[in-house]
Amino acid sequence: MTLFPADFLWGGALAANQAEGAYLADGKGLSTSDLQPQGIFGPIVKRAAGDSSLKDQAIDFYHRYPEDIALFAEMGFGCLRVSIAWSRIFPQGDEHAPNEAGLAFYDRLFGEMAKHGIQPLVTLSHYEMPYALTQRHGGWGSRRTIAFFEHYARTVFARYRDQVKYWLTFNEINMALHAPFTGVGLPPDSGKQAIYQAIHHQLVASARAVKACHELVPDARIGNMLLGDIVYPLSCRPDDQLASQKQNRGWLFFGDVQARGAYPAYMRRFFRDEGIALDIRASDHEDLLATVDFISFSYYMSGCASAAPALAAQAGGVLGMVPNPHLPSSDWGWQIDPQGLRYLLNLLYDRYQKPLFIVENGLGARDEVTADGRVHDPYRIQYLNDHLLQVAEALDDGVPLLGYTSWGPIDLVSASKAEMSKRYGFIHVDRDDQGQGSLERRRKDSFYWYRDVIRSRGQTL
Ligand code: BGP
Repeated sequence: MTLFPADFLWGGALAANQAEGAYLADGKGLSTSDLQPQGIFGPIVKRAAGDSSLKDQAIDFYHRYPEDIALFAEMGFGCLRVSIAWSRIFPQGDEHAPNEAGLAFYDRLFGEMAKHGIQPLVTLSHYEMPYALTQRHGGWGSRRTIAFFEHYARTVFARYRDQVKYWLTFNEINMALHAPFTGVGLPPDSGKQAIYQAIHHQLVASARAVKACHELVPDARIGNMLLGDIVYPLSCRPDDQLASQKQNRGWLFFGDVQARGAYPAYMRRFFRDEGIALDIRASDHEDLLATVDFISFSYYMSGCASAAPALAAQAGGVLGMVPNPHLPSSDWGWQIDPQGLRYLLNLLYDRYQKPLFIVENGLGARDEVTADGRVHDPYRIQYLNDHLLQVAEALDDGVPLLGYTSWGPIDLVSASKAEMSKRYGFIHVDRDDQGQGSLERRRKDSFYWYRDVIRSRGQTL
């Protein structure tokens, strides 16, 4: 068994809008996430008196973070991925002066992590932006949003320069293709022309953040974050191979721009075939040259592509993939493929030759508190164990990997459906889909399993 590197960053990953709650506390403005109480594919609901969302309180991480961080420390975390809610810092998004109370919250949060020797890995924008930016400026559809984002990024780099050495720009930047309001603040029925133009603005903003980070915090490293969406050809027919290549390029293109500093050649044909003409300025080409220091990604499942119309018509799920007949699925229909993680790690390193960071991986499952007051979750242990064994294989393949942060080390509100019952945690939170429960934290069996994996540097896998 490969011994994981001594400096490997073991930990877990959260997002502000799924964990913090306190959605209007201390001057925070509404974020786009607050307008989607049914999740990232759900309708946009104008908040009126009486409307509520599970995310409003989420798991109350905003107030309970000291207890949660102590539990993470007990498992031996060296790293915790969190996001900053942009609308806590700039409630409307376009102000010049930041909201001091919002900044102070993250001072306290990073201070608490430091007490336990836990490195923060901070996402600048995880599935949210200030809602007012979408109303006043058209979200990422507007070029002006680049400057608002850069101002926000510079503000937090300067503020937390001593506490935070690992940064990520946009969570799952390729998700904009599936969830435009969440990704780029555009209405779900926006056409491809508008969506790709907004994505272009976001890619430029990501590069500007990279440049700003290098200027302001030279000893920090900043990465991108891709939804690792591996698509195999459904058969060995050459046209299925081409179909999967095309579908993979649909998301790898984001990484190509962020890691190589320019649009890849194949996008010219894609844009032409789709009738898309982007407004790309000369200064954008200059900006894009600021490439990320490392590649981070999420990985939950794989799927297939087929060129045969009848089979292609079976494509579905959140990512539009044809089901793989050789793989089992989670209760939410996500196909479980540990070897796909090894494949993806190798693919990304072959392509980019930059260090990688797995910043999300995990199993969403229904858990039960049994009569003994415990949560027995062997299915979660199995999933994570199988995936980490493949990570070890990839290390052996020579892939440089900075760390692994499992998704939702403590139960939180799911992104796709905004429910509590899809749980990922090593720590159970007493809250249900109706928002009932004491919010009490409870260690699951997987808590002790992960602690032992970290302690043994993977030897107990
Ligand atoms: C990723 C997101 C996370 C997260 C996770 C699991 O796409 O970055 O925010 O929630 O998926 O998805 P879900 O919560 O829908 O199960």
